[in-house]
Amino acid sequence: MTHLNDPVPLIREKALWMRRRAFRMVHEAQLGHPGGDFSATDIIATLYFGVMRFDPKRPDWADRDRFIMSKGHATGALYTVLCAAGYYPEDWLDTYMQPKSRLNGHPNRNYLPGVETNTGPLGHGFPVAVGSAIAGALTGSDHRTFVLTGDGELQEGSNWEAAMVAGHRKLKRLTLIVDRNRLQQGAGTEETSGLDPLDEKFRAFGWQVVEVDGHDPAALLAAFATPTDRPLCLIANTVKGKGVSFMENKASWHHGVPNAEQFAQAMEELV
Ligand SMILES: Cc1ncc(C[n+]2csc(CCOP(=O)(O)OP(=O)(O)O)c2C)c(N)n1
Ligand SMILES: [Mg+2]
Repeated sequence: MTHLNDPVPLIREKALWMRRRAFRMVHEAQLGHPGGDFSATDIIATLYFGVMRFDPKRPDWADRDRFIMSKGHATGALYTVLCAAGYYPEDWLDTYMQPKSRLNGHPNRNYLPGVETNTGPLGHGFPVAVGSAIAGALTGSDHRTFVLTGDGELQEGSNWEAAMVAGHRKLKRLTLIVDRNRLQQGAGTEETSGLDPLDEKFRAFGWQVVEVDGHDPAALLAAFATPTDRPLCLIANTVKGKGVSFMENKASWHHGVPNAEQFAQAMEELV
């Protein structure tokens, strides 16, 4: 896929469409995780419309860049970006969460083109991404692997095994993005099992670390282009529920769903 010289306007346009479409899906299904969808939207839109090399007609192309959605509950963000990127038609989104839909509450690679690996149980996508990066290094492919974790998700121990292996092997084509919205399910990360200083933890594991505004596509593009001889960790500072005033920074919107009035207000704000 080719990009315009300045992809930022396109990224913003796609991110806006993703938020509106995802919230409609959540409203119609009365299920979902819209808070975490909206903290991740700008990061994912930047990846697909400004960074990654892929071809939706060839989801198994060996040299594609890989994106692994480790925080698999944020399907509103993942399913809308894959649709916008051309992996399937928009009417598939209308089936979100319905019985026998390809669009389950958690992504399933057996049903949906573009999904690299099944996720949902937290702590599994990052280790798979490390495996993908090792495979790339062994086969001499120049593909990059990107993996997005939640910050609460980092409380799972499997992530730290993955971080240790990636640092040891100097997997320079692996990029981890931490969606640092400081909220998990029902509470703040720091009052639950604190992560700070997160940058120092990753540096100690042999990673290059960059902090970035996770809602600024230009800053994200620069961060993704950071030269490195080791795995790259972007700590993306984000706002859970970003873009809708009554959702921002509210733990209750982790898996809150809108009533008709809230949906209408969100559509007025997301313009
Ligand atoms: C192993 C596991 N434990 C619990 C859950 C239930 N769960 C889903 S999302 C979530 C909170 C995740 O918080 P975070 O990683 O910060 O995600 P975000 O804030 O980006 O939504 C929990 C506990 C799960 N999916 N997997
Ligand atoms: Mg979080």
